[in-house]
Amino acid sequence: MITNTELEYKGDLYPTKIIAFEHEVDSICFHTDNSVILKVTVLRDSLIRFRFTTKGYFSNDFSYAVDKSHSHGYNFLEVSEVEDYYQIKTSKVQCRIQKIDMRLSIYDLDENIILEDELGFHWEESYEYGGNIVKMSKASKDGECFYGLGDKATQLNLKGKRLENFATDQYAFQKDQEPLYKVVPFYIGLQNKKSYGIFFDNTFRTYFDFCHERRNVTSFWAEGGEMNYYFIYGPQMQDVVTTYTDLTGKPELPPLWALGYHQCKWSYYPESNLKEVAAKFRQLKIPCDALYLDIDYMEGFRCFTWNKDYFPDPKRMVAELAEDGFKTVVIIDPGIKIDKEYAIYKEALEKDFFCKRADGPYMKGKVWPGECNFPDYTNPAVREWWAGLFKELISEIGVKGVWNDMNEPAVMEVPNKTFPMDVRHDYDGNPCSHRKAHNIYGTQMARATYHGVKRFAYPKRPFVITRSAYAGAQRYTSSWTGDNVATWEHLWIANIQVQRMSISGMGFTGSDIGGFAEQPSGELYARWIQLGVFHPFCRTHSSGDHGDQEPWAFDDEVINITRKFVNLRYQLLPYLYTMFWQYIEEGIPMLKPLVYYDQDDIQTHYRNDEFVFGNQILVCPILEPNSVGRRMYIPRGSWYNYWTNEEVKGGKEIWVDTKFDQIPLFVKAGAIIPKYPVQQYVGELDFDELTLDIYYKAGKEKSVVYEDAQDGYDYKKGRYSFLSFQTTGKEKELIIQLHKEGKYDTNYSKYKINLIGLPFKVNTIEIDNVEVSFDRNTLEREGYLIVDKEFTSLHITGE
Ligand code: MIG
Repeated sequence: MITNTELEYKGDLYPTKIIAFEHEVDSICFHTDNSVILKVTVLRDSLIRFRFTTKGYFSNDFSYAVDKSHSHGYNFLEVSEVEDYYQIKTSKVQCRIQKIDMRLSIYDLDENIILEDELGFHWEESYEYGGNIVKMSKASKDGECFYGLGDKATQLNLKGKRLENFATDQYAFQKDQEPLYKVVPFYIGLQNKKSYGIFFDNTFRTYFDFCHERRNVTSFWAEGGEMNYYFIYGPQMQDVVTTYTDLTGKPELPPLWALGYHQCKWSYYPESNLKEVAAKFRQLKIPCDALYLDIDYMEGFRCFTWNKDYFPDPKRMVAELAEDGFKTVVIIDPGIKIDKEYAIYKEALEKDFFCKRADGPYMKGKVWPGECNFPDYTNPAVREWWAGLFKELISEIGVKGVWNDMNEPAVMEVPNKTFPMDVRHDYDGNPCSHRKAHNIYGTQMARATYHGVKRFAYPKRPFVITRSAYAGAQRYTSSWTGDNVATWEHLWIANIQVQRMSISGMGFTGSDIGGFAEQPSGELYARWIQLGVFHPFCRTHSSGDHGDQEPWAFDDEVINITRKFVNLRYQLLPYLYTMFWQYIEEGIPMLKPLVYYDQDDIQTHYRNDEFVFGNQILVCPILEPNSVGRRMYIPRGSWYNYWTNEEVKGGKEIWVDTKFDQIPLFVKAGAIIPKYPVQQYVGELDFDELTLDIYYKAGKEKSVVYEDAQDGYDYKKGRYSFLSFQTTGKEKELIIQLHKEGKYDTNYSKYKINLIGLPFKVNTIEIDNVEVSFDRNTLEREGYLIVDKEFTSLHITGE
């Protein structure tokens, strides 16, 4: 069995000595005696691709993950031959390839070793399928740490673990359970204060072993395909992650409402039930932007149909909900019911769009509608057809978002829970079996869905969410972590999964708040919502078979906590939107695990719970029942307790007291946090001021605020507003400089400035060098100032 592959399996084959090499522009090919070719391509000074073949020639080069528009170009490239090795040098790294066995080592320019082959590339020929099982092993030093790999339900630091990538419908998964729904074969190594990344772009079932099988060896291998990986040099983890995200692609901005609160259940029906849920949110004044229809809205689970008994007039209903600020999101699964009367089935059959078995029959499997056939989304013509199917839902009925589920793909009542491996796929003109296409199937479905929703939502922005995904899926879709359970352990898992997704390029992710399977206690639900509002995607969802999971299913205290935290999320929308903008512009993850935030502080290397939301808010969930606080690590620097405004110096573990309606939250000293007023849904209110919470710091700090029309594409034409603030705190002075960019004029005209932690009493205020009068009373009693938004410098002095 492959899972037990011994790295030193006796049938393994290895490259022999290098007998020739050629250098062409950005690529260098090395040929061995036994027909191995290693092609090294320098994409950027810190991004190098290593591609191997054992056949003496390469097959067609094709990747679903790599974004064709990724940045490339290097400053320096020098290839040289030394006695024992060849050297490829860029302005960031030097790669040495040994002549005798093709083993590779990578150094920084100061001769520090970054990554070194142990056995290096080796392979086992596959008698059963042809091709190879391709393997790689790297030497690992003591103290090296590993991060990344998407949605794994285990500690953030993967040292000592073996993980498997095979998209799987893993209902009620457990801690450490493998494999899960998503496949992101990208990891980050951190050793001796230097980070690097490896992206093994291979869609076959892959494995990663981080010093589990052997203490000082890290390895990865795949059941087929090529040994084809990208090496990314940091040395900061920040650089590794942004480079990886640039390589596999960034999304466009979602509509701002998609960052609001979403409510879901399996399922809301009939219409009156959905309407009651909507009304209750408004009545209780708990903000909410989106409501979901799960599979029961359909006619016998046939995609793109409606059950007219439950929803007699979907267009009217969707419009009525929209009037009250609710966007309707509907589920669409990949299985198409085999039913001669069903138009979509007939059309796909006519066009020959379903996946086939090796010998010709269509792939048949049971899912919710009963026996189904499954579109081959790896065929571009199928994707185009699928996109077109959204016309009625989006343009006519007015649905605003689509939820893709079961796209691992999941099949019921079969032991492997998915397609048989002989199923054929087009793979965009590279025909193959399900062994190769399995892990990419969900992403191609979400991609087709995205193009459809986008086409018909235009000029508004689309919203798509998927359960299964492969690296790069972030270009098309958001995601959730699948069928979790209403337990405290799952709250712990969700916290780590979403952080891990964030540093794995797929930042727009959340968990089913409260847990999907089983029923949370009020306390657990409250603790979950307190974390969930700090996840980029924020949705309560439940299987619905254990009772209700709307906020009002719990007692008043929990309802109040839910309102308080959802309100806070709505206040923080400009902050959240700004971090999203940094994600789409620069690939910066929205949530930053502490190790990402400060890799040089070794205290962060094994931390799981705390993370930085955006750049300046430190969040630490409460993960145990009956808590009155918890111990947590405060990263280096100076922070303010959000609830008490007390300042703490970081770089140490502390105890933080919290009430039931609080979790530890800290704001970085010097930060300016923008806030909107609480709205029941995005765009509900017209408001005339943007609140800026300014946290005093002795020294300098930068803060930015990105805004635009909150939907549509005008932002791509420069119609955005980008504020960049610099705060400088001195003993008796605070200077705030504001620089503006962009052509979008925000609706508000002034800032309400809350001064927090000011160590002096305000004496004078100058705006753009002119002293202004101010309301000393409000400032002293309530701590705020009102300032016209058109300023470039605000100078506060004290005594
Ligand atoms: O077999 O559509 O993960 O969110 O509510 C279960 C019903 C199918 C699994 C999804 C879940 C969804 C449920 N689906």
